[in-house]
Amino acid sequence: MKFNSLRFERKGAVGLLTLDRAAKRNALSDALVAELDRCFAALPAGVKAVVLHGEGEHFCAGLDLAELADRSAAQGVAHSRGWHRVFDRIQFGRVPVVAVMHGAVVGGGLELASTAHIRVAEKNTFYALPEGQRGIFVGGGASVRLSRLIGAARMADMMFTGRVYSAEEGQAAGISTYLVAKGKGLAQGLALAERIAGNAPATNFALMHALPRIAELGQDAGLFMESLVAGIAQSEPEAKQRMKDFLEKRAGKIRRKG
Ligand code: 1HE
Repeated sequence: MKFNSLRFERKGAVGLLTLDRAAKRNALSDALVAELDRCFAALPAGVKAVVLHGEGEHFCAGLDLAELADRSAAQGVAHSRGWHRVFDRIQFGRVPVVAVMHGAVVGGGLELASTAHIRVAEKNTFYALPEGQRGIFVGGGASVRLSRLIGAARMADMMFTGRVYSAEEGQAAGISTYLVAKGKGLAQGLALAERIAGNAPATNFALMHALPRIAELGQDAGLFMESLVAGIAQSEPEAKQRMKDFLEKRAGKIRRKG
C-alpha cells in the first residue's frame, strides 16, 4: 500500500503502520486521516494484528491546526463525523491494533491512540487535550473512548485546566496498560501483536466486537450476550483443538511471573 503520510510494512502476520509526518509532529491532516481510512479498509488478508506508532520525536500532535479553516457549524459537525467514521473503522475493524506511544500524544493524537485495543507507552510519553485551551472541543471520539478509559472527571480536568499527564500518570489512570523504557515500545508492541495474531480468530473477534458492547449493557443482557459469544467461540474447531492440545500436554501452562 502506497501513502504519503503513512508507511505500512508487513512483518509476517503483523502489519506495522507508521504515522510518517514527523516534520509536522504527525499532525492529523485531512489527507492523513483519509490514508488511515484507506489503509484499514484494505489490510492484506494475512495481516492479523496491527502496530500503530509515530515517526520522529512524538506519536501525534493531534488535529492539523493549519487546516482549521473557517468552518461553519454544519461543516464542523461533518468533519468530526468523518473522523468518527475512520476511527470506528479502526476500533471495530478486522484486526486488533496495538498503539505504541512516545512523546506527545495530544488532542486528536490521544483520540487516535484511544481507538487501539492495547496501548504501550514509552516513559517519555505525555498526554494532553489542548482543545480546552484552543477554545474548541474534542471531535475525534474522546468524549466516548477516552472517558471510558480514564473517566469523564479526569478528562474534564485535562480540558478545563490544560493538565498534562506524564507517562506514569497515564499508566495509573488507564490510558496505557504497558509502560516501557524510552526506545523499547516498538519491540514490546510487536511482541504483543504477534501473540495476538496467534490467538483463535473467534477470540479476537469477540474481544474487539462483543466485549465493548457487552460492557455497555446491564447485567442481565450482558451476561446473556456473554453466554451467546462463549457458546459460539467454544464451538469453533480451533477452540476444540486448543483444549485438546492442553489436555494432551502439547500446550503451554500458565507460569507465575518472575
Ligand atoms: C503542527 C501541529 C499541529 C506541530 N498542527 N502543525 N494540537 C495541539 O494543540 C498541539 C500543538 N503542537 C504542540 O504543542 C507541539 O508542536 C508538540 C508538543 C506536539 C511538539 O513540540 P516540538 O517542539 O517538538 O515541535 P514544534 O516546533 O512545536 O512543531 C514542529 C512543526 O510541527 C511546526 O511547524 P514548522 O513548519 O514551524 O516547522 C509546527 O507548527 C508543526 N505542528 N503540531 C499543525 N497540531 C477532531 S478534533 C481534534 C482536536 C485537536 O486535536 S486539538 C489539538 C491540536
